Order: sequence, then C-alpha cells, then structure tokens
Amino acid sequence: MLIHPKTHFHPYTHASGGWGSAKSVMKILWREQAFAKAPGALLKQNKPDGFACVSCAWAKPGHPHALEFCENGAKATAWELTSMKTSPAFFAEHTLSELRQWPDYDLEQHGRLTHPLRYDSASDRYLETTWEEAYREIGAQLQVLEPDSVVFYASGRASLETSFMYQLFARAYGTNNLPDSSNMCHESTSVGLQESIGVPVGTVTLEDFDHTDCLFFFGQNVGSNAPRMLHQLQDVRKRNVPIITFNPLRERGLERFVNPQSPTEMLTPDSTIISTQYHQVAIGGDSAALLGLAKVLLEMDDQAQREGRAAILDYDFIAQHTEGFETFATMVRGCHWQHIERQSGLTRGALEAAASVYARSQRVMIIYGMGLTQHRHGVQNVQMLVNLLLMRGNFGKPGAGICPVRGHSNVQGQRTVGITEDPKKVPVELIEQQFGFKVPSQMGLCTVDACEGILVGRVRGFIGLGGNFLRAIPDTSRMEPAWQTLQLNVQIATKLNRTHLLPAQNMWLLPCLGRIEIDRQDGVAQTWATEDSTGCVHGWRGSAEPVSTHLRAEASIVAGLAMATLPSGSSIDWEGWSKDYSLIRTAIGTIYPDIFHDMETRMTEPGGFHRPIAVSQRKWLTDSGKAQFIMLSTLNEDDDVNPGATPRDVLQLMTLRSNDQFNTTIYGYEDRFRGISGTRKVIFMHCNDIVRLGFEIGDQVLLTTAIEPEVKRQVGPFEIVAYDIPEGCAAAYYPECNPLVPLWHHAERSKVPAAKSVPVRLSLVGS
Ligand SMILES: Nc1nc2c(c(=O)[nH]1)N[C@H]1C(S)=C(S)[C@@H](COP(=O)(O)OP(=O)(O)OC[C@H]3O[C@@H](n4cnc5c(=O)[nH]c(N)nc54)[C@H](O)[C@@H]3O)O[C@H]1N2
Ligand SMILES: Nc1nc2c(c(=O)[nH]1)N[C@H]1C(S)=C(S)[C@@H](COP(=O)(O)OP(=O)(O)OC[C@H]3O[C@@H](n4cnc5c(=O)[nH]c(N)nc54)[C@H](O)[C@@H]3O)O[C@H]1N2
Ligand SMILES: [Mo]
Repeated sequence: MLIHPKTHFHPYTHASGGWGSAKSVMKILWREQAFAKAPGALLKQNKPDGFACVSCAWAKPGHPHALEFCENGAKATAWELTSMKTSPAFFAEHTLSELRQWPDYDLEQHGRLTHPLRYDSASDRYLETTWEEAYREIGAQLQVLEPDSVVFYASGRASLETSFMYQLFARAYGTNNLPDSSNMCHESTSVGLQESIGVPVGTVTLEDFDHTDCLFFFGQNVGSNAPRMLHQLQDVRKRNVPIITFNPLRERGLERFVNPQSPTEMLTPDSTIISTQYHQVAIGGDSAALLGLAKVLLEMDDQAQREGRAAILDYDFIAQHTEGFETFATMVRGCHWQHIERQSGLTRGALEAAASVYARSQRVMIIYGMGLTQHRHGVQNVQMLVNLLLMRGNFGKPGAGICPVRGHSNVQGQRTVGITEDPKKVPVELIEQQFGFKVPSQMGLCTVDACEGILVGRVRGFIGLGGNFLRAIPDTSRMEPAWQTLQLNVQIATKLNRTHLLPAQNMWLLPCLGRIEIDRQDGVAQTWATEDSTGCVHGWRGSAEPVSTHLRAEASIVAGLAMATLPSGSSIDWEGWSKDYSLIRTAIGTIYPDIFHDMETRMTEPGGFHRPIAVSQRKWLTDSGKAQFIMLSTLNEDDDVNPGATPRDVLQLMTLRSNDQFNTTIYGYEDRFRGISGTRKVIFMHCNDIVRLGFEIGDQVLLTTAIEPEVKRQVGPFEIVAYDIPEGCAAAYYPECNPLVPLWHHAERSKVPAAKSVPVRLSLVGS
C-alpha cells in the first residue's frame, strides 16, 4: 500500500498479544515509575486473595492463570499505582483556565489526586480544604437544592457496597436521578434482553466456553478491550470451534493471537487464528445481516422439509418456550435479498456461509459489544441476536447463549444493587420497610436526560462517583458552556480530568482510594465485591499502600456526604457501614436475598458465586412467561438522521477506542494493532472514498456533522489514513469526536448515544 510520508501509519502484521504486548506493559510501568509497587500488585490482580482489575468487566476465573491480567489491565494498574501526584502544590501553579488547554493525556499524567479540594473562583484555582468542611458545605448546598434537580452519576467502577450506599443516599435525599455509564454503553442490552428473554444481563458463563461448538462475534474489539477473553477464544479454537466475526474493521485481536504469558508461544512463530470467517459488515448493518442469517435458516429449513430431512429449526423449543415466531418468520420471508445486501453491505453468499455453520452447530454463543449497542437501533440489534439464538434453541443449555461484553469492571453490579434511574427496577417496598424512608416514585434522569436537563437549566447539581462525564457524553461543545451554570459540582475521583476543570458555581474535587489500595477502616483492611460480565460476584481486597494519607474510601465519602445532607435520625447506619463493609453486605442481602444471601461467605470462595439467571433453566421472566421473537421496526439504521438515501459526500463515522486508552483516560498515543503511533487525530477511510471525495492519504481534514447545519459540530484537523473498512464508513477515536454526536441521536428506548454511527462531511483544512 502507498503510504503518504506525513502519516504515522505502519500496518501491523503481527498477532495480538505476543512481544508487542509485553513491551507495551514495561513502557508504562517505567513511565509511571510504578516498578516499586506494581509487580507485587500485578500478582494479586484478579486473584481470589487480591483485587479486581480496574480495567474491563470480563469474567475472573476461579482457577486463574499464574498472571491473570492482560496488557491493558497491567496499564490500568500502573496508571493507578503511579508514584506521581497531583497535590495542592500542583494546583498552586496552575489555574483552571490554563489546565483547560491541556490534552486529556497530560491532565492524568501528573498522577493521583491527594487532598480534598475546593474551587476558588477569585484565584481560579483549586485550594486544599478539609474533609469535614467539604462535607458540611456540600451538605448545606444539597439541602437547599430541589432533590430532582440534582444528578447522582456513577461511572461503573465503585464496589457493590459503595454503589448500594450511593443509590440509598440519592433516594433518601429524594431523587431517582441515578444515571450511570451503562446509559452510554450496554443499556440497549438491559432493555432488549429484558423484553426478549426476561433478564437484563448476559446468560453465558466461563464454563460455557468449554462446551460451545460455535461462536459469533459482533462489534466487540476483544484484543484491546477485553483481552483476557482471548484465553477462552484460544482454547475454543484449539478445539476447532468456528468463530464467525461481524465487524466493519479487521481488528487484530479478532484475527490472530499469541499468548504473552506462554513462553512456548512467545518463542515460536505460532499464533492462533481467531476468526474462521470475518464479515466486514457496514456500520449499522447488523440487523440486516442478522435478518439475512435468519432468512437463510428459513430457506434451509424449507428445503430440508421438502426433502424429508430433519428440520433445521428447533420447532419443539420454539413451540414450548417462545412466542411470536410465525409473525417473525413471515416478516423475514417478506424481506428481499437486495435490500438485505444493500443495508448490511454483505453478499447473500457471505451470509449463507455464516448461516450454514450456525445451522450445523448444536451449541452457539453470541458475543457482542459497543458496535451493536451504540446505534439508533441498538435495542433492535440486541433483539435480533436473540431471535437468531431462539430459532435453534440456543438458550438454557451448556455452551449456548448470549454474552454482552460489559465495559467498566462493576457496571453490571451497580445496576444490580439499585443504581438506576427507573424505580420500577428496585425493590421499593423492601427498601422502605428496611430503611424507613419513602422511595420517590418519579422516574429519574438517564445520562441523555441529565444532559438535556443541564442544557435547559433544570439540573442544578451534579455528583460524580468516578468517571469523566463531560468528556464521555455526546455533544460536548454544547454541553461545556451549559455545565458552567450548575450551582453544584462534586466529583469523587482518583485523577484529574476535564470534568473537574469547568467550574460550576460551587465545586469540590474529592480524592478517593483506588481499588488496588488497602482500604483500612478502624485499622481493619476491608473487603469489597463486584459483579462481572458473566453475572459472577467476587470478593476482593486491596494490596498496595495508599498513595496519600489524606485519601478516603469511596464508601466513607458517600457516608460523609449522606450524613451531612440527610436529616439526622435516619435509620441507615452510615457511620457503622463505612467502618465495616460486612454490615453493608448484610443490608444488600436483606434487600436482594435471591442474589446476595450469605454474600459474606460466598463471595470469597474461589470463582465467587453466580447470580441466578432464570434463562439457564429455560425459565422466561417476561410478561407472558415465554421468550419473545421481536419484530424489526426498520433496516434503515439511521432513520433519525438519514430518512432517505445518504448523500454521496457523507460518511458514517464510528467513534472507538485505541489500544492505548481506557475510555477517556489516554495512556498514550499508540494504537499498535491499527498501526497508528504518535497521534490520535486520524480518520480511517476506505481508499476509494479518499479518491472519490478528492482527498489524498495524509491530508488534514475537518470533520463536520452532516445534519442540523444550524448547530456547528466540528472537530479536527485529523489526518486521513487509508484503512480496510467498508466504503462509505469511517472511524476515529473517542472522546476526541464526541462534539460530533448530537445529543438527540441516540438509541430508541435505551437512549444510548449512537456513537457508532454519526453522519459526517470532510473538508480540507484551510479550504
Ligand atoms: N483497554 C480498554 N479496555 C476497555 C475499555 C477501554 O477504553 N480500553 N473500555 C471499557 C468499556 S467501558 C467498554 S463499554 C468496553 C468497550 O469495548 P468494545 O465494545 O470493543 O468498544 P469499542 O472500542 O468502542 O469498539 C467497538 C467495536 O465495534 C466495531 N463496530 C463499530 N460499529 C459497528 C457496527 O455497526 N457493527 C459491528 N458489527 N461492529 C461495529 C468497531 O470496529 C470495534 O471493533 O471495553 C471496556 N474495556
Ligand atoms: N463517542 C463515544 N462516546 C462514548 C463511548 C464511545 O464508544 N464513543 N463509550 C461510552 C462508554 S461505553 C462509557 S462506559 C463511557 C465512560 O464514561 P466514564 O465512566 O464517565 O469515563 P471514564 O473515562 O471511564 O472515567 C475516567 C475517570 O474516572 C476516575 N476514576 C478512575 N478510577 C476511579 C476509582 O476507582 N474511583 C473513582 N471515584 N474514580 C475513578 C478518574 O478520575 C478518571 O479520570 O463513555 C461513553 N462515551
Ligand atoms: Mo462502557
């Protein structure tokens, strides 16, 4: 391929994992000066006597590898255990106006926050304060605000114990405004699966990987974002199980893998081929592709019946366990191949090849990620996966089922213990009986609603339990000015980020312990729990000394805020709970007995314990007691932005992660697997599009959202990189592209921002 000299693009020809991975880990340990603490901590990572990785939510095995972490998990550990500090001295040197000019990478690069801070508008600086003063002043502010004008955001990391306290605090205060990062992530899953099969979470466990005979992979970049799963995928491939991937990009981790923890593999040129079929579906073309697969199955079944052979579909399962099959089948039969091919960007032949493997297999799992959920029809995409699985009874048997790959390490668990804006999803009566306050009945705000509330001035206060809200949300250029009209902004965090830099009228930055650190309360090291992507609950403990003696545990901060805000005499023992987390676990067990009974003992068993998933017993907790085939509403993915045909000069842009970031935390400027180094300001395009639109590789372009011209949404300059991506599609990094995503462009019903499909136009810089 001809590469323009200006580009920083060198196609990556190696497998994922391998020496590149080991080198990358050493580099960050060195840079963070974390050699003293990190190696010891890494040995404890994801171990029964250790701590849950601060990176992804992938399952933690009961019998872990000697080193149960991946390249990105090690980076996350080094990032947290860094010996660098962002102390009051740092803030004495820098005003917020100055810090707002810094890139995300530089902000976090200065290390861990060490002291509680209050923003001082006169000097435009953060000044040191005391915990007691901060609690008292924040409590006083919350007392005068209308509870429904305050948002309690959570970013998916805090433990089950802290999260349970946090939602009780918000509800006792008087609001259900409890959005979390899930609202930008797998909420399409929670809505879609609940309706289709009666559970809001995945049904697959780690053991299922030992029994499956076919895997489908949709829109998840395992090599960068859940690399420990590559071990399961490698084992599956050793049994010759086919893996069929649908992804617009050819992602390295989905192609080949060398286990960096296997000396034999590292010293030989062998790598495991991961995907046996790779279909480069058009962005937003998954529902069409899935409909095509269903259509092939119906055609194969018709033919089998004509020839007197065994049926392809599992009619016994369909009759006994499902509803809506006939209507679904009629709709699928009525859809023309021409339409399916156009919308999916795949040929009928390609879909036949994938469907015939599915039809031959007895135990099929479907794994998926943001490529499916962050779309206008994200919920529909998830439900189409279920439809496909239901056709051959691929639920409730070992080796089969659905596997959404969650993002943050406890994002699923936070929802389980009540962090949700929807009071119908929490056991209101039990909470009221147990804690003696009235749970508000009004629906709270999700992330998109919270943003709308901020824009119109209805939201006045914001508490962030972790995360980088202002950077993670859509439409950031519109949101930043509105944010500064907030009366109250309280951020509980480990490192400085942009959300801390746009001053509200009153603003505090409260530094907390990281989860790798030992959390001592009254001299006793506390344990805490998380729920992973496979519904498994584990107990953990920190293993490193805290970076500063001024830090407080998240549970303790929530308790401090609650006690300063709520009227005295509350029947919740905030103080006692924050000193002994086993008391919080007892309370969780009282409110959620089916899932968390005897949590104290069960969570410390190797491998933890599984929450019950009714689907495993082929029980469907839907309204009718049956699993639902759910009809498609449309194959036109972006009917809100492109009701007709897409104009020729418009590309569909997906915003995604590099291998050198964790969400808005940028570890570095190297996306090794995609061959990018030294920059994140690139746009990946098909060479035909580059030529067709009159550009050259290496050109610097501005990206402008191609809808609602009265609102200027623009980023750049970005450098054009030619890439193996379908024509008409383009890709660039999140969060740099967030100003391009209109707030109203989100999934129907789940309201997950449609960050994977934004119509954009390109223009040469200076033109
Ligand atoms: N190292 C690291 N690990 C992480 C994170 C991180 O930032 N860094 N983030 C964590 C979080 S919160 C999350 S939610 C997960 C995210 O993990 P992923 O779900 O992998 O998220 P993305 O990186 O956004 O990539 C989505 C993938 O979907 C593909 N895709 C985009 N559009 C489409 C489409 O229309 N159809 C299909 N079939 N595919 C599409 C992209 O090519 C890409 O491979 O990872 C978690 N783990
Ligand atoms: N365009 C676009 N936008 C997206 C996405 C996308 O793919 N494209 N993905 C979306 C997804 S899937 C998600 S999950 C969101 C992520 O949104 P968030 O969860 O809000 O963002 P993070 O980048 O994970 O938050 C990083 C910050 O968390 C703080 N932090 C780290 N560890 C801890 C801890 O242990 N405790 C506390 N209290 N704070 C801590 C640090 O200060 C750090 O700066 O972004 C969403 N936004
Ligand atoms: Mo996420």
